[in-house]
Amino acid sequence: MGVASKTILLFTIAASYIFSSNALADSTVNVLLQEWRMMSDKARVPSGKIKFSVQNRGRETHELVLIKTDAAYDSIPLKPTGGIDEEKVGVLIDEIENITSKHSKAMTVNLVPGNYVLLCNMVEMEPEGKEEHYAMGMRIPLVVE
Ligand SMILES: [Cu+2]
Repeated sequence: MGVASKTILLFTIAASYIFSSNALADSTVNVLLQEWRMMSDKARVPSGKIKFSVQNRGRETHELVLIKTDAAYDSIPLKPTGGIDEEKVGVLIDEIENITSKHSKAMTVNLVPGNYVLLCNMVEMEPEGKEEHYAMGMRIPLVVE
């Protein structure tokens, strides 16, 4: 293969990679999880196909739950059994479960304008009591415009 065809081939591979990843989502929200917080690189995104790229930097397993709700992100009532009622507080859009320590997962969802909450709704029984990740601080708001 000549230098020119090699160059064209490499360009084709690069271009198809770029175009295919762009076709998947209109915007990407990067989310970091750890004990006991959640961080995101965007507080607002335009409506459309939004990719959530989630990285667990913590030691424990976490999850990402996406709910469309006008409720204040940090004062959703807790169920007696622990955690929040994902179906009751608003519309449960999607979730990524079982994001183990030091691992990343992603999901792409179509979002209309409105108020959303990202949270981890895991509840664990520890010797010292119930560990409710939401109540311990794993929640952030997201506005879709
Ligand atoms: Cu968690």
